[in-house]
Amino acid sequence: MKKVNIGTVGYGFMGRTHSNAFRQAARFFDLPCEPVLKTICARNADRANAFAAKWGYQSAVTDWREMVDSKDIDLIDIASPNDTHAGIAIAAAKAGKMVMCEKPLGRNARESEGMVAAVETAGVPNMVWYNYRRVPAVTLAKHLIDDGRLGKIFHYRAKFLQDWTISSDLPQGGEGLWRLDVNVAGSGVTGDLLAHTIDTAMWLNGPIKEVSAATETFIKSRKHSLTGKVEPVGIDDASMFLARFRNGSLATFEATRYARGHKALYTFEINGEHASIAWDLHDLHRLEYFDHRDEGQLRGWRKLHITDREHPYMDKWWVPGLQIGYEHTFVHQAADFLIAAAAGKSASPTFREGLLTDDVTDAVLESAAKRSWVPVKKREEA
Ligand code: SOE
Repeated sequence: MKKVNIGTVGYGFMGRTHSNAFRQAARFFDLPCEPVLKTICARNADRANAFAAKWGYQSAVTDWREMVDSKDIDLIDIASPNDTHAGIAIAAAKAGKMVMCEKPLGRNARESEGMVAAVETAGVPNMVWYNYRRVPAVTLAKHLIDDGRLGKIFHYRAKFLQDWTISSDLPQGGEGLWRLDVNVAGSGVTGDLLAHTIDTAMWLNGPIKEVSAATETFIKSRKHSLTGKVEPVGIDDASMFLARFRNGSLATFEATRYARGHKALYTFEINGEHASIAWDLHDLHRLEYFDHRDEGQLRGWRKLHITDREHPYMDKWWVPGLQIGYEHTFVHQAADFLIAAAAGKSASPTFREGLLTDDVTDAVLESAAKRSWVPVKKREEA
């Protein structure tokens, strides 16, 4: 079987989810190729070596250029902070490598445009790790909508709430906290959390036409971990927007890291003319479904337990009734990518689709700054 030699950049939270995904994809899916954890790249040599030993990488390097230049690497997987995505992805594509990139694709759409151009010019398979599409319940929602069960969609409602940045003592910048540093992250919850909700929403309900947003930075200055100085905070701590989809439906989106008690409350609800769907990441294996065509006396919200063999991806796991979790969404994505890549194709969301999400987050930030509705850039669709 053909081997796909993987070079992963970054050994943080996402480096672990991706490494685990490549390992498990080979065990639970019938892949047309063998993923090989070849090299891990990270700045600290000792920790990179320790990570390599723990996860089974054959070698560790401290400069990603070594992997890009190496004939032994087929696929570069980017799991490092947002400010590194564009440079690595563009160099990797130019070197003819397949590229997978953690979300968001770039820090803004302009940066992502260069990444899209690079992978499309090189003709290399690519994908952005918007993992929540591959929660089986979310994939099932996509199938139900595409089958027309909801009919015309009227409303889309999404939120992603966390509470880990409320303390004013939390510094910005550096390992684990780069999401608070606007120069590294690009934006705050808009690019980090809303980006997930936007990717899922456009996948389920089509392109977004225009947005009207409000953002807030609750803590205006924080000590910077790298400089030791108190510096202005440039990220948005909370971001909310109204949207109109091109299919005529109306939407509300909300994300914050200041919702005390919520750790990762990602939910969406979709209301169509015949049926509604609701999903909650805290109960990720359930899909709630209401269909007004059900017999009157039994009509009501059904709580479907998405663990049966008929459900998306579930025939790859245990026996019906036993649920899977967060890490499996990455396993599904790795498997889908490796299957597509073996046929010379990209998997969805491609870099071009990731760019469309960045177009919306850019429009959200522009709308909040201007305090007015802003149209989302219209481009050729993926
Ligand atoms: C932020 O706290 C974060 O880790 C995001 O960066 C991830 O994309 C999200 O899935 C969970 O929350």
